[in-house]
Amino acid sequence: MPITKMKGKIVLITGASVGIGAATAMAFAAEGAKLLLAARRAGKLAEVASRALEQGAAAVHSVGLDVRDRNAVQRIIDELPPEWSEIDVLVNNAGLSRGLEKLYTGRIDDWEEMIDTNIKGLLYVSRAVVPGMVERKRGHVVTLGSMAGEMVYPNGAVYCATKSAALAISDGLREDLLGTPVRVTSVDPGLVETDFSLVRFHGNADRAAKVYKGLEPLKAEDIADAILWAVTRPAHVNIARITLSTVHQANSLLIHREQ
Ligand code: 8X3
Repeated sequence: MPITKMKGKIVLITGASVGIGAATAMAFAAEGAKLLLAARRAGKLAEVASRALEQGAAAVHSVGLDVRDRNAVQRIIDELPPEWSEIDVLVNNAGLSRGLEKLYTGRIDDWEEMIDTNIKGLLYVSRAVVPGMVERKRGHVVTLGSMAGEMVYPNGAVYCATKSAALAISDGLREDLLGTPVRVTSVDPGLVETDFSLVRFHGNADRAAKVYKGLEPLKAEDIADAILWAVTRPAHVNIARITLSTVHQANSLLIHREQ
């Protein structure tokens, strides 16, 4: 049953072509929202866009956007068609992990990619979108943090650091928006079975499958559900953080696996 308050609202989702981003698009589509879908390869958004329309999205507009490209981010937001420019909800989902190894032997290229996407990209998009929300006196920023931002796990220092930074950015943005009606939520999942681990391991499917072996991980839809829930609370309610994990995971370090 749609929560009609999202009907016609403009929702910008970064990293919308797969995983949590695509699932979030479907959740908002089912509520009749207007979806502004962004991903590095705009071509990959076509399938998500057509599914979203089938699900009930009021309209879909797709843009090719690499959040690491500071000038492109600003230009794309500035040049949105007028009917797409008044963004109500920003879902800062674009992010990735690369590598799982000791800090002192880690690949610096992997670090750069994570820092540029998970921290700098998050900042660029937020910087481009939030002023309009303040001006219009409405808006909600949801940023994908991670359980990994709350507790570091071995071999994951840099990824965990980027998610810790994302959490700090959400907290800081919420402080800086005090006195405006714009809300800020950090959604911090544990293990979610998407192509997250495949990307982390540079396409090594065997290694990726082992991450979720012997447990029932969260699904992308579980995270989309949490995001939609936070956004659809009454306007005076700001859900600051949601930490969610499979029942088989207590924190970054404590995971139960069936033999
Ligand atoms: C995803 C959580 O534990 O797989 O950010 O790194 S974890």
